[in-house]
Amino acid sequence: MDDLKAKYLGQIAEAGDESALEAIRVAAVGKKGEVALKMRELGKMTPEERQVTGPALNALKDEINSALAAKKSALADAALDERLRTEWLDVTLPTRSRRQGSIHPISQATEELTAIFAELGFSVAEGPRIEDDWYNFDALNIPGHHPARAEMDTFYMHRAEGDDRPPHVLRTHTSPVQIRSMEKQGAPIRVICPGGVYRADYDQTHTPMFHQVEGLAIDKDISMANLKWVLEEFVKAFFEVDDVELRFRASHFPFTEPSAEVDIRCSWDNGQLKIGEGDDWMEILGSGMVHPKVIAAGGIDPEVYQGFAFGIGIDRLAMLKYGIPDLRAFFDSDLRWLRHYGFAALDMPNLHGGLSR
Ligand code: 2U9
Repeated sequence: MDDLKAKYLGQIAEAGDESALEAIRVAAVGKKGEVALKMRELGKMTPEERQVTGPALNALKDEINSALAAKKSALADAALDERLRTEWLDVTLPTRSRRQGSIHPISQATEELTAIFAELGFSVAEGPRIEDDWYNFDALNIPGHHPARAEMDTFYMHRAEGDDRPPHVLRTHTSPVQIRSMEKQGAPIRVICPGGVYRADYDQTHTPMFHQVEGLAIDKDISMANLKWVLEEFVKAFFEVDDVELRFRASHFPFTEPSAEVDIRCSWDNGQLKIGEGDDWMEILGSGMVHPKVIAAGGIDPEVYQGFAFGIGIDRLAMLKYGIPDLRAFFDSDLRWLRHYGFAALDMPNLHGGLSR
């Protein structure tokens, strides 16, 4: 037994890789290995001999198995050390000049408008895309019977059989994020909520998923004048023009009162859009003073606080700014299109460095 032990522990110490180790295991403690053969001899021994030899053989088997396990782990450590020594990468090397990917124009527009609103004191809030119908509708002064619910082409999610609560919805606007922000933060508050929204509509100017940015400012002395200034500053910065003229047209939304749709002065010259000059007007967003019921739904006292809100379609903003003619191309994942309209990954927009240059 001492010879067996010396032989196999020696071989294990010498083994250079896992397959050598496995061959030793089979020869020593495998089903037909030397230790097993010795075990078979137990039958021929006297009970006294068996009492001594049996436990000794088991101890030998345990010792060889432990040595195998220890060597296996030492070999794995050595292999890892070798890989770490030979497989390395200089992460400080410059990136390859041939661009592999690009920033999608919707992401670029979102980054740009976030930088602009950040400068104006707005923080960014995000929320779930699968919403409770209370956050998506009721809190925004759109009760169950309101026609706006039907008009929004809502995607409803099924509840489990027997669950009678109202179904979840895919959010039809980012407004629920503002309700959640009011609940969490209280007043005063200044947030923008950019993100994807869903409506069951598909044609040349509508896709079932699109992107909005909505803004909310609530304080004790906020008026339409503040709204107008913020929107003017935004439009000038986003379209990178010195001056703009906005036109507020009375409108109606359940969540704002009064409400206004906002047009911007522009002209079309040979299919080329010019922002800020000309005889045309183009609608770019909706806005208004937040309805007192909506402020109350956010847990804020509408007797003390008031504020403005606005909503803008990011996809259309991106089309206008970068001259993209077809909305549906945004969602085709066509690499050639992305290479043409996409932006370099390292050009983070900020107001001082220029937005999209
Ligand atoms: C709260 C209170 C008020 C957000 C608003 C609009 C007007 C609007 C459209 C613009 C283009 C949607 O993407 S679009 O089709 N939005 O006209 N949105 S006021 O009002 C809010 C939001 C949240 C708590």
